[in-house]
Amino acid sequence: MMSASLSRRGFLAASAATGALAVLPAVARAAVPLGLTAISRVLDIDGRAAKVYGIANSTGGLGLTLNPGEPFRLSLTNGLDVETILHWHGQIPPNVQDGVPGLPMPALIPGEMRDYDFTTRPGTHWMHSHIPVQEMQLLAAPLIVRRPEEVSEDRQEVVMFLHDFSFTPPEEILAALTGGMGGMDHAMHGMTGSEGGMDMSGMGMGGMGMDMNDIAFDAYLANDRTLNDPDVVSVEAGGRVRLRVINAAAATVFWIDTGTVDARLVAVDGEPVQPLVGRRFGLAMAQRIDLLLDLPAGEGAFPVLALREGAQERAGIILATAGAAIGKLPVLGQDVAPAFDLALESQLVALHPLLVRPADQAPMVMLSGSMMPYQWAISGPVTAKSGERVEIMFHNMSMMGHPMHLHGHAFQVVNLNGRALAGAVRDTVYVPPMAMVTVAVDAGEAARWMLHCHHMAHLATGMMTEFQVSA
Ligand SMILES: [Cu+2]
Repeated sequence: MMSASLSRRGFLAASAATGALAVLPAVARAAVPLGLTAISRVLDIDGRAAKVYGIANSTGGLGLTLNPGEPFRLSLTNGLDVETILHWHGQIPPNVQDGVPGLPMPALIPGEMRDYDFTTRPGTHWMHSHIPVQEMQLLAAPLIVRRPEEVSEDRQEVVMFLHDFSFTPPEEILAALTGGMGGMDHAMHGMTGSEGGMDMSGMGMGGMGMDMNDIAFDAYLANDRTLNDPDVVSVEAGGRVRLRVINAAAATVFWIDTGTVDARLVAVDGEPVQPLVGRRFGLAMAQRIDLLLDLPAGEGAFPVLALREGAQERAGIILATAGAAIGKLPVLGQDVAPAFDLALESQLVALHPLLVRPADQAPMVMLSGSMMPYQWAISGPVTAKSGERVEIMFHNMSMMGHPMHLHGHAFQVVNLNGRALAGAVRDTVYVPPMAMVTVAVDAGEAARWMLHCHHMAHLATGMMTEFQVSA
């Protein structure tokens, strides 16, 4: 019944394997009241049934895509048998709708419905449970708000939603990490840092003793699938694609590799940046990138891979024209992917920077912790008056990198290891081991806003504080 109003590209997008993630035109959407439900579902992970969570919309798909100007006005239902609450990552709702348990609203009890209504921030964003063990079980989905120019541009929108997955219940993973040596090998690789001859070039430290990948997951997923059975997205020969990549993983940094096709990076965390051409872009947990791909003329299959940092595992999707031969790609790549660093961040320039003004205060936030014992910490809280310009310097005193996320605000990256820049505006910034990264932010609504590491095991073991804004 909707097909009459679907454009060809819209039809192609909607008929792809992840049609739920694709876009429906406004005329089709209007008939369906918006709703989201936290659900349980079963994935087939390389032939084995995996019970995970998900977020279904009112048309049965996953997540939400809104058209320009459309408000975030919907009812959220907790369809689980446990309490949950969702955070609208990248959106700046009134604090009461932000979705952190008890900050200020309690989680939804099973069966509870709650209404939301706020003005959206355009871009590639996502939603997820703010309870770490639930996020580790895939209680997460895309949340995309299109810009007018994205509606009118002749580009097929494709979403690549990344996650990591373990058959071991997350509570057991956390217990193994924090419970001393016993059973540790079940959940941990141990110190993988300086082994494997990795190239640690880039800014900052040389990577000596750096720790990566403290959880050994069983699978790495793109659009809920492993590379053994990847999402194959139909594209036209010579097609033009806007690829929205979301790293929803609990504890995995990825490199997005577009293979033989040049990509133009045009947005990070939903915010436009000066276009940057490349074929490999790092993406820490909770970060997003928009890539424009102009595919070569003629038939073909074009994999877009997500390479696990410091490891050989890969996930990916395949953009394929009709009738193209699709080869099998092994889950393990030949090479160990390098460690993520600040090389990409240092090249990003915001298209819409914050106003230049002096900082009212410049607090330092210390990030610390270790694998043994497994304990992570952050100094704080940071306090500010609404409207103040605050320059927060994240000083990482640990040997792991941390993607730092501030709720309720977008900040601009203004200094990397002592070098000033007019960097990207974003909501999650990666702070490598021993690095110093400064972000500028104008304090918003007077409220308590979460400030935390987006590594779920780090968040669960203490790497969270608050940005406390007073009137
Ligand atoms: Cu962390």
